[in-house]
Amino acid sequence: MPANLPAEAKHKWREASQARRPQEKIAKLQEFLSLVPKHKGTENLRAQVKRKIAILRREIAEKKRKKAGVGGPKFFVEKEGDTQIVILGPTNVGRSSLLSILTNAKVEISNYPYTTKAPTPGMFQYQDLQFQMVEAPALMEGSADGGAWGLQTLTSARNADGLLLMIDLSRDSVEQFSLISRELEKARILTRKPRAKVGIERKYMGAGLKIVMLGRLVDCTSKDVERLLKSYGIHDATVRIQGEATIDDVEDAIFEGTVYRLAIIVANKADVPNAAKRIEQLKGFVGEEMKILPVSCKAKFGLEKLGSEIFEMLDIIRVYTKEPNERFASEKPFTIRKGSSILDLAKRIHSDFYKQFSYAKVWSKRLRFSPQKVGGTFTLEDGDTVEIHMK
Ligand SMILES: Nc1nc2c(ncn2[C@@H]2O[C@H](COP(=O)(O)OP(=O)(O)OP(=O)(O)O)[C@@H](O)[C@H]2O)c(=O)[nH]1
Ligand SMILES: [Mg+2]
Repeated sequence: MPANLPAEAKHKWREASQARRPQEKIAKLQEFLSLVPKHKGTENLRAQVKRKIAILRREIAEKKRKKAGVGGPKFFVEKEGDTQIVILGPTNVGRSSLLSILTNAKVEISNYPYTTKAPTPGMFQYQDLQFQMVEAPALMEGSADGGAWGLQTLTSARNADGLLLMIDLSRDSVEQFSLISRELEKARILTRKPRAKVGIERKYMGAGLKIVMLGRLVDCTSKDVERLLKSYGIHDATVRIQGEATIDDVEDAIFEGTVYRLAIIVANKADVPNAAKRIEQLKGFVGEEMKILPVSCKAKFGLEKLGSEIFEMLDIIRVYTKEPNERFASEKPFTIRKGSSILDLAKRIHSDFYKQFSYAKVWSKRLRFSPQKVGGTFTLEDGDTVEIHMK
């Protein structure tokens, strides 16, 4: 259902997105909210804006606390390492236990519920990659409405690169997973591949609107998309349409409402009686859509697979770069989306680099001989070493 906002509301939205100071942004968002008609079609939007306001308020409070030198629970954890993975789940499933096994973070483990009260990070070394693991405070009924640590927990999930959805096999597995799914869905965090993806990248003034059609529009034309964007004051942007997108998906992208996060299920306490039965029940419920990894933090099994499972979930490869006049490749890999080409890598190294691209040399076990001279469209694989030559 479209939001169908009046022009003055759209105008206010534009002002809100241009506001720099958090206080001013909050004021504009509140004015915007008062101009949004209350009906089913605007329900999600209103919830999103309220969440935005709540987040801004927390950020202001956090800044004040920092200035005053008073500590307090962190709202979310700044990214470090190659990727950030948030451990999400109901209380007592063993999130702290997992964090303390994988990393050297100091956390309190206890059979009392709700022990962890703030997002807590630790670094997990997997081969030559660093996964920053963050234990989010427990998820519960109503987290998405901001109850208890709901806002902290779900903002952490929103900011992550991937999620470990953790449940406990000493209790009803389907019930716990349903709770996680429900709260994530309410917070507009999708864990299943969406039917469509719309990305809006703002450009400099005068660049104009460019629509890149990688999928198709099902209930509107490109002209409608342009009209909608312009009605929100977006005149300079590149819009990428993937999958089967509707005009609602485009509007949702304007409000940055829905995000898609990769996820796997970690089913902990596989050492308890009846664990096997509860894994089967969960498998029946989840189907093929998400990987389930049974582990036991207590008996220490299943955990050795976690690194490779996270790596696989992220759908990335590692590429090592080498300067033409150096003998050895970089020790630290670049992480890049699976299926990327040499040119994609060149763009990642430097936004203008690829323009002067001439050719590359690739070292790889899968090639019959190395190095091999290749062009920009050559598809990279995990472990490749690349030497780029410029014109
Ligand atoms: N049997 C069994 N118990 C476990 C396992 N892992 C953790 N526990 C126990 O489960 C309880 C909760 O563990 P925590 O790691 O504190 O759980 P949490 O998810 O961080 O809980 P909160 O932060 O309080 O929400 C503790 O008593 C742990 O000893 C496991 O693999 N098997
Ligand atoms: Mg904990």
